[in-house]
Amino acid sequence: MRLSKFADELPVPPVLQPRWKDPFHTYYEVNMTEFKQSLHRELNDTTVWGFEGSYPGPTIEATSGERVFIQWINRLPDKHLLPVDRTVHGAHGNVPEVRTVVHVHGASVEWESDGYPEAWFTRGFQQTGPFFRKPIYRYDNTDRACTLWYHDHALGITRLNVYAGLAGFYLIRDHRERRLNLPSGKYEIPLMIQDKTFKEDGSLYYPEQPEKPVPGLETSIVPEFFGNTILVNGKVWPYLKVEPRKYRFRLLNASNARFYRLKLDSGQLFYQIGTDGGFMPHPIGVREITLAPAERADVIIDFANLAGKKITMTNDAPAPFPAGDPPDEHTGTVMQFRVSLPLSGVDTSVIPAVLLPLPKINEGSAVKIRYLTLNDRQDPYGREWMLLDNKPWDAPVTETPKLGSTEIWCLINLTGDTHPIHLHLIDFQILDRRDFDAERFKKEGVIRYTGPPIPPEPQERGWKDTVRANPNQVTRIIMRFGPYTGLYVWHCHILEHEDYEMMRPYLVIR
Ligand SMILES: [Cu+2]
Repeated sequence: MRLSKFADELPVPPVLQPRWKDPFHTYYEVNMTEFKQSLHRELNDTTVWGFEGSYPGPTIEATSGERVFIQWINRLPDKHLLPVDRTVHGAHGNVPEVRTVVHVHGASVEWESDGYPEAWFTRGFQQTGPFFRKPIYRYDNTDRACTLWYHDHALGITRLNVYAGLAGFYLIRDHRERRLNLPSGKYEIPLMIQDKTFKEDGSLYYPEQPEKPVPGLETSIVPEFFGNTILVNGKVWPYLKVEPRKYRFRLLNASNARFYRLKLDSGQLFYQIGTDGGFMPHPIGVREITLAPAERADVIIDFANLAGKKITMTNDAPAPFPAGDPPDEHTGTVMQFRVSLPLSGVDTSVIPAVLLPLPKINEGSAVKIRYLTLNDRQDPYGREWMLLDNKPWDAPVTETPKLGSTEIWCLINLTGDTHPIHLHLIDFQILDRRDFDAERFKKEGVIRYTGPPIPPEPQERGWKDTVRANPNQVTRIIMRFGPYTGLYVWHCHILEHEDYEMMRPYLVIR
């Protein structure tokens, strides 16, 4: 089934209104439900899961320093929309099939509100996971202005819950951002990019078996899932009518496994102003932007002098990344901008020359350097089994940074894929990447570098919470742990890897 491109207008998720708000706190209730939604005009309505009846979920906007409380409420059916693999960690026979727990990706929060994968809960909090602590989460929003997103994080079924639709934007704003005079209001639009595959009847397709089916297993995890259709904000290949002026877009890759290398077919530049964790020191003009799952880029596109033009945003990232197949004409197309609206007023917004200073974390301040491998093994069924530091999820906690201390983590990738590695709680800076002899490391356990350190790409020179760890490279990141102690996780953000079982707990101690 081939759907027409640019048939539907881009939806913009609504901004969520609080249940109440006073000078000291803001309270939201957010229901997760199953419903039908039109994802393309030629497709029957699709059964999806969403927040407050919306996929993507409504955008939550907080001000830096605002104390926000959210009750995430599971009102989903008992039966999952998609095939659950009971052999995957956390999804074994005795646990309820549908479990949810919501994590605000990139936020700095107390551990009890962070959405720990085993803090899941079922409909009406009837059953809860062993690490469930409270039904109402607290977010202090101590971060600077940035583009965050919320999504499900339940152990062993995150890939299915997010694919079903459980994701939305969470934006933090601050006074410095307001002073920058960026495009705002209807000229500031979040873009959540995902890939999906549909069945003929319009329902969501998710594979039950990998390429080589596993005898004796009805449903089996796939190494990675790649859809054949690209959606933005829950619409297949949408178009957006714009005025000939500047717009600000929050780009987010919310796909399970697909990377994007985005370009505009007009050849024009994206002016990138922010990374995962907020503004960069200066805007940079770039022709392409690479986003691994969970990475964000805050960009300005200037459509001035382009009245009447149609501009397509394209993707040429191989899947799997970086050594897989290039996208076809379908997965190589993301959305279209139509410069068809009249200018409604003089565009007084700017691309500021200076944004926000980036205090560099000094390498010399690190009290600990951890060497952590990314491994590719086989499970007893012969399936791909991805691990961090050769340890499964259930192994005892080994990463225990001290509150307030600075550490360098060296991610030693021994696999053939790039893995987007995400740490909860903190933002880090990328120090460098360096080629090394992976085969020799596997035999002797020593790092022999085969090239000089490569500085992070210009588009990565800011606060990050997700880093691409490339094959045959050691990627070094530096961060200071705080302001909370407690139990968090670090993991690969390819959701099939995260579920099986490229995720580890880590504990910030006093
Ligand atoms: Cu991975």
